[in-house]
Amino acid sequence: MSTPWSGIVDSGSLVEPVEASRRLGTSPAFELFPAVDVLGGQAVQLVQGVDGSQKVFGDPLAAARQWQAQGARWLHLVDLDAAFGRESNADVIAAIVAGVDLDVEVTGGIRDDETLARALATGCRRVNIGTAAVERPDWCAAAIAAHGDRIAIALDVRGTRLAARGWTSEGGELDEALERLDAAGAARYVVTDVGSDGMMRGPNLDLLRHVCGRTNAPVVASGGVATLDDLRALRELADEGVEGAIIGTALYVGGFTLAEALAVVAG
Ligand code: AMZ
Repeated sequence: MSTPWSGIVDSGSLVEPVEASRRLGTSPAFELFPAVDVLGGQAVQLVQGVDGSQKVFGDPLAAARQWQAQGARWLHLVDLDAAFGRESNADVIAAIVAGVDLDVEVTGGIRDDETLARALATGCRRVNIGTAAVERPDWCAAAIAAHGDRIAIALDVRGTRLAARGWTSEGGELDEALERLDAAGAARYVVTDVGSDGMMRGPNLDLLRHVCGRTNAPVVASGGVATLDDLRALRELADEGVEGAIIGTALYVGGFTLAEALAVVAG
């Protein structure tokens, strides 16, 4: 079957290690995180996170393997049903982590000890916590203390405020949460501009600069990437603290291939 994301190309690693880049005085490495968002067992992409807006792209394990074949090092793997507070795709998520040879970032619905333990037990490299970071700050701080950089914080931003529970409820002011999470020792933030997500209109660079200006922790950018120029613009923010970018819809609708994207951020 031919899919928009089926172009197989050079799978060599194109991203140099941070240490090497420091030694050589070149720009820091910039990671790309192809996204696999799972809803009802299928790979989907939503528009601004709205339930029901999805385009469906079939078997999520096949999608993940395509990104691996195109040279990915990382996978951003979202359980959207769990994020919406419904029955989760836990088995599908575990099978994907087991079925690829990638560093996987698992997210969606990780809100208590049980869901955290289950996500970590998949063997993923790290998990992202969103809703619980705003609704259960003490639990989140304990998770950070226990698991260090296996925990990243998902900051899903609408205007100056955070969105929670599948972006259907309010999570308070971004700046206040950042201050609290920094104090708790959060290792990194994955910053999604909800209004840009799935829109293919470019990332919210001002938001990323704002967050980078308020924390020393690295930031992964999410939402809005549509073109290779968008990736060039994000890479320009590496010195300010943006260490990588999540790419979703653009990869699925054939805006560019992951291999092209990797070449752009490596150059
Ligand atoms: O698209 C959405 N409506 C959506 C989405 N992509 N809602 C949540 N999420 C993602 C966040 C984060 O990665 O970007 O789910 C994770 C947060 O889940 P939780 O259950 O911790 O809030």
